[in-house]
Amino acid sequence: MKLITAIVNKEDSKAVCNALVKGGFSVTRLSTTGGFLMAGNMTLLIGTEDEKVDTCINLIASCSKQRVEIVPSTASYGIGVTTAYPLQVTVGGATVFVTNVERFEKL
Ligand code: 2BA
Repeated sequence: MKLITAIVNKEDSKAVCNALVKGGFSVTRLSTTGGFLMAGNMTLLIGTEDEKVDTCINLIASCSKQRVEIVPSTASYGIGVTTAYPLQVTVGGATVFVTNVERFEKL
């Protein structure tokens, strides 16, 4: 068995969850925050059989779009002189980790 941890954009999370549930997967959604942009995203936990991992990842991929986010940044040009400028960052589709599950119990 595997545990799939998928970090998806908040705006895609509903579509991703719907597709996974429709596909017969059990999903837990956690509200999370990216450490770089400090913006909200959604982390999905999906426990599934080894042979279903690729199907799960394909479903996540089909509903996750890449986006360009604009974030404020600053540059320093000397003592006390700084300027703000917009920085473009490409985010997502989805960041996916697949880990082995040693033991799975429902009590
Ligand atoms: P954030 O940490 O807020 O990162 C948002 C986007 O900013 C990233 O998109 C990446 O394009 C950029 N970025 C992140 N760290 C950077 C850095 N040190 N320097 C320059 N640019 C940087 P994604 O790679 O698509 O990641 C989206 C979100 O997925 C991340 O949000 C984070 O919450 C999670 N994530 C990505 N890689 C991860 C990893 N190796 N471990 C844990 N979480 C990860």
